[in-house]
Amino acid sequence: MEGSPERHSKKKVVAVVGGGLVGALNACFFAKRGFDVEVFETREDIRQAKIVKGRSINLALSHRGRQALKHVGMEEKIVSQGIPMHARMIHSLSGKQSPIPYGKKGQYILSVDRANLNKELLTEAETYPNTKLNFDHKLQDWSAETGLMTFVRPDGSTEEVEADLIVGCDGAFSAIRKQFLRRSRFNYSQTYIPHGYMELTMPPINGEFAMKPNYLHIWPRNTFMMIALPNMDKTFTCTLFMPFEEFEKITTGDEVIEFFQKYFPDTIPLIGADALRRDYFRLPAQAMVSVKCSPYHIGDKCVLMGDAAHAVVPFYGQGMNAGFEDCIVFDEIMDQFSEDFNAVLPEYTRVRVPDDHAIADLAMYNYIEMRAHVNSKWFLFRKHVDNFLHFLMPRAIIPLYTMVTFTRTRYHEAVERWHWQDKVINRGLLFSAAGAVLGGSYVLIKNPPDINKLISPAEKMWNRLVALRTP
Ligand code: FAD
Ligand code: EGU
Repeated sequence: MEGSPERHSKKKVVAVVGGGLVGALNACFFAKRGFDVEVFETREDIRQAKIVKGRSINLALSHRGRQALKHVGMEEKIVSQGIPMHARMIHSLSGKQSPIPYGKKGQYILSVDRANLNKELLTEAETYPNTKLNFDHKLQDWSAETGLMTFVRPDGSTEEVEADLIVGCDGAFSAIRKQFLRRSRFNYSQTYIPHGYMELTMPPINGEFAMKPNYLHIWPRNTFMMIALPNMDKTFTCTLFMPFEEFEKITTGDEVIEFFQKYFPDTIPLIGADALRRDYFRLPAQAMVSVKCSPYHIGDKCVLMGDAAHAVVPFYGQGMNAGFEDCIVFDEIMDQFSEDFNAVLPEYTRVRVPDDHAIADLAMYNYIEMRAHVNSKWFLFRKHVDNFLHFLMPRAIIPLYTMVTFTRTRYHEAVERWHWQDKVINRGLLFSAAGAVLGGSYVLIKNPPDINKLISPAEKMWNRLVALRTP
């Protein structure tokens, strides 16, 4: 029956609103099932656009995102156009670089170009004869009663469109979601964090990457943080995160250099002092918002996915990955309920909300944790402890980022496991501490030590502990 004319003519019309990363991927998922898919996107076709404006230039793609791409046959192509990052490279204030692998050999994340990924997904969606892409269509309003959508064209004219199912993939400031907000029993929360971000380009040196390419470079400085991901053109995109009030304090080129001299001195020669002075003032710092809501659907008519359903702060590198996983989860439920929207949509909300809320919370938690006390030493220390415990008990203790980044463990289950592991670790520590005290006392009573020999090592240890806490 699949693909036969009778079946095809009966197929329902799915309108995907938003042709960003999740919208374009979702179009492929629905087209693969044989629906008549129409994508509506505010912007012009980015494949023809001269300048592509938008958020962050590159993104970390990990297992969940890759699995979703695999479902529509796009994994290999996208992976081949990305740069593997096998480890983080931690830059200390003194310029020292320390790598910490993400996992075993062959476990890595990928740096992918957002615009390129978006273009590839749009082109893939277009290869299905049952898909139509409509650019320059901005959703203005829609009716939850009739399912009728109104789009505005660049010339100011409007167009009315009807569909059986509306899939809201229109990002963190979703216009589709506005109708949800008017309804009873819809939960919604949004939080802007005090930090903003700014992107700076680090050009190649003598035609080569200015730093080691196969790493996610991190400069952890408590409140200030910088992250750099490699691009295919041998540049790095450095993303500077800091509180808006700190951005505002810097008003002249000299102050920019002074600031970098103080916190990121090793990057000045690599970005270039002149470029730094210029790029810093090119665009204002961008805001970051966390959005949680529930339910994700209205009747059998409309469903939210991607940032429209859950914008997360970028401190776990999971926003796109979670949005891509939304598409798989919806697809799996479509199989279970034979594409009956009346059953599929509530089930999707039931299954997906706890997981999306969990990753939103984790990303926010990591943001708070990092700005509170993560300098380069602390970051290195924590990751080494995690890896060591995993090495000791590889099946019982799996680092949280491993579950999040390299498995499809449901996000809420990863959080539960993490709490459980924490309990086990703390008990373990308590028992070993108690054991050490008892055992130590016994040994000391049996062999009273020469007190003078003990003073200097204790002093050394104390100095080390103090050093660990200062940036
Ligand atoms: P968007 O990419 O925002 O796309 C929405 C689309 O809808 C756009 O094309 C827009 O033009 C269109 N649209 C909007 N309104 C309308 C309308 N009214 N009518 C029609 N069309 C409309 N995620 C990761 O997984 N890894 C990372 O490393 C990572 N790093 C990040 C770093 C930063 C600094 C930021 C800010 C985010 C990062 N993310 C990362 C998150 C990631 O960018 C988002 O989760 C992802 O872009 C969400 O995709 P989306 O398609 O849902 O939304
Ligand atoms: C932030 C901005 C390191 C791209 C979280 C790790 C990110 C990315 C980490 C951005 C960090 C932070 C993880 C990955 C990734 C780490 C992760 C964060 C990609 C816990 C372009 N984060 N990011 N955690 O473990 O799991 O390396 O803008 F600095 S990838 Cl904040 Cl794995």
